[in-house]
Amino acid sequence: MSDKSERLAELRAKHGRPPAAPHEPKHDAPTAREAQPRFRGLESGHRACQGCGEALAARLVMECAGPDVMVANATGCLEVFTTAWPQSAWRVPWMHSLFENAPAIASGMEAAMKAKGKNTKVLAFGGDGATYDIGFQALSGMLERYHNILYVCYDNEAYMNTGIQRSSSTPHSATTTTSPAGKERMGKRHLKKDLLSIIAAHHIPYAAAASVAYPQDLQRKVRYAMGIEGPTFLVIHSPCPLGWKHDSAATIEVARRAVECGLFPLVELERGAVTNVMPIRDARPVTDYLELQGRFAHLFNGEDPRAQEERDHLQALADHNIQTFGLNGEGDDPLDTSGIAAVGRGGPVTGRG
Ligand SMILES: Cc1ncc(C[n+]2csc(CCOP(=O)(O)OP(=O)(O)O)c2C)c(N)n1
Ligand code: SF4
Repeated sequence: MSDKSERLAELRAKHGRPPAAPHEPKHDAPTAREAQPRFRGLESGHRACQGCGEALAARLVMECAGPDVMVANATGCLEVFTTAWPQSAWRVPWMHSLFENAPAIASGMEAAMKAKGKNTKVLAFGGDGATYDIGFQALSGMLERYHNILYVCYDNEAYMNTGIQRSSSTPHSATTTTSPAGKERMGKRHLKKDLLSIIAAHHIPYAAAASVAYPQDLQRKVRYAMGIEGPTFLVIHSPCPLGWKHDSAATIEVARRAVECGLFPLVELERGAVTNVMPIRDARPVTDYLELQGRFAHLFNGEDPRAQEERDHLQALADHNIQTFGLNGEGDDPLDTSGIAAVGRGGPVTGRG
């Protein structure tokens, strides 16, 4: 018997196998779960909302980062939905930190691994609240001290776990419970913080932006970062159906449109310089992205003269990104936003669907 079939026999002996349904073929093929070829550092048995972009992003990261990793996880949705005591969806050593100190905890873990002579790679995870705002000081220290850690920010653009409060990553005009749209203002007044530029100013070997709509690109970036000895940083655009108020089946579409309109550019920086971007073939208007989400519904109120102004402003921000990073792509590039790295429900997207 091969190692694999021995392992399967062992698993079946341990966990048993549900009786076959009448329509199922009677053979001894592995179950879908047993046949799963990839390492699953984060299991499916967690409590995220349906269509949660953050859960998908964390699974994609763990699939290609593990198994010899350990994780420090700041307080937030990811921590809460994966670890309802006494259960855990994690299959790697995992430590919950405070909201503000995941990078400091990760630094300690990395130092401990070094002292033990182990190569285990340390990952640190946080939402945008933990990363852009509350844990930023610890993050800056971790990067500057040059710890061998991959920090991943799951960017859902608000403090979701505590009820959708605005963060410095919330986009301009989005409505949240602490930046409500109404007579006084059209949602959040301030701009989304350009965190990647601040991270890049630490001159770390690698910093990049990824999106759950482009899983191949996302996983390539994780693998690249995992191979680097030193601090690396990845921010992943992760739609939150609850906070963004979109259909839970539309998560990938929403994420894809954010990239296609230029509001969330997928860029890579090495030692502070932009070294790669995902080109956009036929940029969409930002309204294609905004209209899918209830957090921007006030921007489509035809009776409010401010609505058009705000939409124009967001379009100008997207145009600025396209120009600054040279995102406009032409022709049949398999690596651009319409290419093979994009998936839709049911398979790769080969054209505008
Ligand atoms: C110092 C501190 N302030 C506030 C809180 C309450 N708190 C816990 S999770 C959370 C929001 C987390 O937001 P984010 O980091 O964006 O992650 P998300 O839940 O959106 O994934 C807040 C405000 C806390 N635990 N500690
Ligand atoms: S509130 Fe948003 S980020 Fe949190 S579990 Fe639900 S969908 Fe995911």
